[in-house]
Amino acid sequence: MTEAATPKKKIVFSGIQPSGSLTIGNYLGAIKNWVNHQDLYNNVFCIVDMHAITVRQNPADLRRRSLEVAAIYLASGIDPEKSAIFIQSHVPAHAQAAWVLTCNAYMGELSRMTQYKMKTQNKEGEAIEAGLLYYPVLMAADILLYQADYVPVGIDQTQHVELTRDLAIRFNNYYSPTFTVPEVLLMKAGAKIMDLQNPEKKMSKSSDNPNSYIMIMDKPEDIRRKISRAVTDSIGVIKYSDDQPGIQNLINIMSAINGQSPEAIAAQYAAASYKEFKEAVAETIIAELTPVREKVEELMGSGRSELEAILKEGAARADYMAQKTLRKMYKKVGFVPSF
Ligand code: ATP
Ligand code: LTN
Repeated sequence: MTEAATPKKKIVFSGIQPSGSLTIGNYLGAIKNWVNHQDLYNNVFCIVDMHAITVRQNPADLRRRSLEVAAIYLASGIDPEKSAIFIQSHVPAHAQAAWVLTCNAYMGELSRMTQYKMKTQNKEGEAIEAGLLYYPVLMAADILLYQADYVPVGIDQTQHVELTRDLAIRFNNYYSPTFTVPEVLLMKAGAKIMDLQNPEKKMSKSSDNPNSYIMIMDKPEDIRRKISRAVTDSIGVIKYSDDQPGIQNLINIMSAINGQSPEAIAAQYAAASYKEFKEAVAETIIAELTPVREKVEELMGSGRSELEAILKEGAARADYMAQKTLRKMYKKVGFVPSF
């Protein structure tokens, strides 16, 4: 095929907040999925530090974690030759586009978002930061600026992508076609990893109980300890069933790592005790995460200048793409081009 006849690759955009140390939920629900599809698409992967400040952050921690998330992307197999990797606040178009979209978004649709409702519940009468409400508009700006076709995220983020579609369609209809209307790209087994202490809840890096999550940077002994303490049930038999959410979650973790179906894993361990099964799960996780952790340690230490160079180049590529869309947006809403 000649170059001209080669179909253009679709664009993928995704991001993770540096609001805590990344968990195996982020890794299996998001990053691993990105790596697996990297060759199929034109990729843009962002460290969304502007989203992270919707909740108060310690500045020194935020700086270190933003770099650590970038190192995790690279250590997990994101290839800077194939994917632009950058820090959101390095590309000013995100804040600029978010304002234009805010003026086209409705309070009602924003206040109906599940994540907003969860983060503000039990806060009646307290001061609620407006950033929590506008969070999905900034996310829409992230996605629409790159004319992304696909947004690979975990199931918890699908509602925000739906809102992004609504905003894109609204803008396209009111002005004229400006944005690609993006679609969610969901990964099945790893799509939702649950809290180890409360398997009814999503595993989250901002949980206050460290036993409830496995961090990508956890050492093998921490992984063994946390998995051995994971909440299960009193049924005592390993089955892949909604009646056993704790066991189901451990099966899902193993499945997302080794690619076996959950049913096949349940069958393989049908005669095992919970203790034996948990040991097997812990060793599977350790084998997967150890090389990633070691590479991150290197990039944060002696490889630091390499990391910074990759982020600089990523921001330049992202800025070029984003500016093109921002110029269109500004023109359509009637801003005078700068002199
Ligand atoms: P926080 O809990 O701090 O709000 P988070 O851990 O949910 O954040 P995000 O930065 O919001 O992490 O999410 C980054 C990506 O990781 C998203 O695509 C999200 O869907 C995915 N993700 C996060 N947690 C999980 C999980 N437990 N299972 C699967 N995917 C997850
Ligand atoms: N809200 C997302 C993080 C995020 C994102 C994005 C994901 C911000 N902007 C754009 C995909 C595309 C979350 O995972 N909490």
